[in-house]
Amino acid sequence: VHNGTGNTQYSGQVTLGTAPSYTLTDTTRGNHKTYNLNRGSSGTGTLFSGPDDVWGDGTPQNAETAGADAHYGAALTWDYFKNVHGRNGIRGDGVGAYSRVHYGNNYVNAFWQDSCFCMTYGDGDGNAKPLTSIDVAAHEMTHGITSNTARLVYSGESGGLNEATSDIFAAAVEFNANNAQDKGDYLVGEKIDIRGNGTPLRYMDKPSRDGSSKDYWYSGIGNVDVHYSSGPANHWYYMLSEGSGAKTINGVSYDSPTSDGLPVTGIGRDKASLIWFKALTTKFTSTTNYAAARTGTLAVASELYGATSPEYAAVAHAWAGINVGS
Ligand code: ASN
Ligand code: ZN
Repeated sequence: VHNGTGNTQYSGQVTLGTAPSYTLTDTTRGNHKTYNLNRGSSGTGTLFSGPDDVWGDGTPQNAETAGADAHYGAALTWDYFKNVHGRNGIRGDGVGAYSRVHYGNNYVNAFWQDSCFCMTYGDGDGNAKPLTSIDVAAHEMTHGITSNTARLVYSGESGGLNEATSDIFAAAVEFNANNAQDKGDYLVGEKIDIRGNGTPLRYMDKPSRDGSSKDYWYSGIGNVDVHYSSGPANHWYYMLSEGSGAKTINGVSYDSPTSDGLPVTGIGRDKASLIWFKALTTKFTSTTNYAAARTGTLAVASELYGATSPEYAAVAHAWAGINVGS
C-alpha cells in the first residue's frame, strides 16, 4: 500500500492512494486511476505518473493539482459508500472507476458516463477553476451508483430524483470527509465558484436561493430541468436531517421553510442518508416519481425504525413540508 501526498486546490494537503514509482492508482480502492486529458476530449490521455509521490502544488497551473483533487474526491466517495453503506464500489463488485481531468478548454462542467464507467472534469473558466471539489466528485460518482441501482430515468420527476440523489450523497460525502479546508455543508459546488461571484451552484435548505430550483413539489415539476426539479428532494433531505427553520452549521447559515408552514424535526444526517440509500437500493425503480419516493422512504423508515417511531414521523413530515402526500 502506497500513500502519496496531494497538494490540492480545494482541500489542502491530503493523503492519496498511489502505486509504486509512481502513478495515481489507488490500489486499496478498486485500482481507481486518474488520467490527464491535457485539454483533449477523448480517450484517456495519460495516467498521472512521476518520479516522486507528491502530486500538485495547490495551484491550477500545476497539471497534477486537479489530478490530486479528483483522486482524493474519488477516494472519499469510495470510502463513504463502503464504510457507511457497505457498498464495495460503484457497481458493488470492488472494481474502481477512473477519473479524467483537464477535459477540453475552459470547459465548465463535470460528468459521469456509464459507457466508460468513468468521470470527467473540465478546468472551468480560464482553466483556473477545475470542477474537482469533493462535492462535485461525489455528485458525479453517485450518478454511477444510481445507474447501477434504481436506474432512475434522467428526465421528468425520476430525473429530478436522480439529480437529488447525487446532491444528497455529495453533501454526505463532504461532511463525512471532515476536511478542514472543505467543511461539510448543504451547498453544492461552493468551492468551484462556477458563477464567478462566490455563490454555490445549489442550496439544499431552500433550493430557490439559486434563482431556478424549486422548493416544493407541484404537478408539472417534471417539465423543468432535472437540476431544478431535484430541489424538493434536496429540501426534503435537508429538513429530514436538520429540521425546518433557521440553523447555522460549520459557519454556514440556513433557513428552510415548509410548504404547509408546519415544522419538521430533524433526525440527523446519518439516519436521513441511510433512509435514502436503502430506498434507492431496495425500493426505487427507473420510473419512481415524488409520490413513489415518499412511499419508498416511508417503507424503509418503517423497516428500520418502526411505523410508530419519531424517524417515521419525521420522514412523513418532511414530505408534507415539500407538498408531497399529507
Ligand atoms: N454535471 C452535470 C451533472 O452531473 C452533468 C449533467 O448534466 N449530467 O448533473
Ligand atoms: Zn448530476
